[in-house]
Amino acid sequence: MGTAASFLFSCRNISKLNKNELEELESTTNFKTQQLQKWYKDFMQDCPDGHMTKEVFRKIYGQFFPAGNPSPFVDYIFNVFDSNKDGVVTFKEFITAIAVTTHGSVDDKLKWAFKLYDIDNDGYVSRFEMLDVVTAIYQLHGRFHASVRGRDAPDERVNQLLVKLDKAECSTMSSAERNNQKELFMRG
Ligand SMILES: [Ca+2]
Ligand SMILES: [Ca+2]
Repeated sequence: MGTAASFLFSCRNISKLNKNELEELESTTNFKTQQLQKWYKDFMQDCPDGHMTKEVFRKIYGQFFPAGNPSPFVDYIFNVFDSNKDGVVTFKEFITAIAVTTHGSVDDKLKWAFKLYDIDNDGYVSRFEMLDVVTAIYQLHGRFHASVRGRDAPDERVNQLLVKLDKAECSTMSSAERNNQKELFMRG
């Protein structure tokens, strides 16, 4: 009886979050209990030891983008999910990132996107970093070829993004505000 009870208890531990974990994640992620338990169950199925590795990320992205090469993009996105930079993504890190990208505020989403582009984590996004991430997105979709030229080339896309950023700021801000905001964005 004791053995059966402890067996059930250990099974419950690996397939469900406990009360304290649930309460903490409900308040930090705004996911409901059922949603969290579902995410947790799926996470533990892919990563029974509770640690998601870069290899698992590659596998998942490879399933979604079978025609592309997910490796460069996975390197960048894994870096954002792995917030304490210890080389693995725990469920807490995973669900926190999912919460920000699905229903976070615009501000939180921008900060998250900034971390994706700030590859060397120095607090700035350089044009080269932007180009590297855009190229990785092309590779993910299987659309990157050295022969791609003109408006569809990654460096041209980055130029268009920078122009759009300038225009969006021009329409809503004074020159001083614009410069200030631009500096903030580039610093994160
Ligand atoms: Ca980590
Ligand atoms: Ca940087």
